Amino acid sequence: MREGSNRRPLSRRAGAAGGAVLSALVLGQLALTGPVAAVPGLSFKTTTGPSNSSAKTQNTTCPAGTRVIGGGGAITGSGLGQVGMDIMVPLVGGTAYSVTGREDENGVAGNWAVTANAICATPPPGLVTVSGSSAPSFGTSNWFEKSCPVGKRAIGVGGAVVGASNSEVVLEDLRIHQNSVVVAGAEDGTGFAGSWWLDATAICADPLPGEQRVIDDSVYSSAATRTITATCSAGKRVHGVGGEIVGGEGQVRLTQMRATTSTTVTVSAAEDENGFSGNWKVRAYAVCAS
Ligand SMILES: [Ca+2]
Ligand SMILES: [Ca+2]
Ligand SMILES: [Ca+2]
Repeated sequence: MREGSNRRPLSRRAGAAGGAVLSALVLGQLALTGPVAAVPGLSFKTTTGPSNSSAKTQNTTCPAGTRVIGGGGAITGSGLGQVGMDIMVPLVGGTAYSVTGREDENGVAGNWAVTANAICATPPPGLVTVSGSSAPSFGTSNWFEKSCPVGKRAIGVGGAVVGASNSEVVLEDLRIHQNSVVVAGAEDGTGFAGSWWLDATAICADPLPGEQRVIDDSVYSSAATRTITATCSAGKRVHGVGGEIVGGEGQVRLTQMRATTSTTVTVSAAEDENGFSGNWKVRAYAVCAS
């Protein structure tokens, strides 16, 4: 274990408090009386960029008249666990979701591609996007929470590592809580000499019709790869996506965090090039609504 890996006590505490009993746990289901309108114009857009060995950004744009309410992405090809999705953000203006993939400090021999996923909808009532940044980090890990305006729910999340030019600081967590998002990052197994910080973006809206949050965890152990899928209840569809690596200590990278169908969110991760001896797991967050 690296020195300083205990520098995220709040994050760990949140993980312990929330994690022990999280198995297909359904949170925040609203008691609804009478019929409610579904979120109109919901669509799922996916684009995949070129396969090569260069750092690259892939943007997926929503149809005209709709806005990004959530998003995610995936890395495919060679070097899984060595390519970080360290910038996953809705673009300014709210019409596209952007994912940047970057290789670890000694690179990847093969080719890989970035997929960006956007969840789009006619702007739901109260839609607003808020962003903030952590202070520069002087430790090996850091996190930042951005809250929605009072009364609104967090439905989408973006996060970015700023200050590292390759994936030497790993974007580990893009959590969606009811009223806030939490973005966390950690330096890789060999550390990072420079100063870095985190940007966090919350896409917020008034409570969605039939809103439900489903959180599901993978097995907790040391394995080369892990994946977990959270599924919305019958009749509901995915409106927001979040994910996190629990216990990765900067030596596990997300390889997938996205809506894999209109009713499922899948989060996958892989250990880095020389593996990781500690136990870890992935957690998927699905914000579901009618
Ligand atoms: Ca490498
Ligand atoms: Ca390093
Ligand atoms: Ca390692």
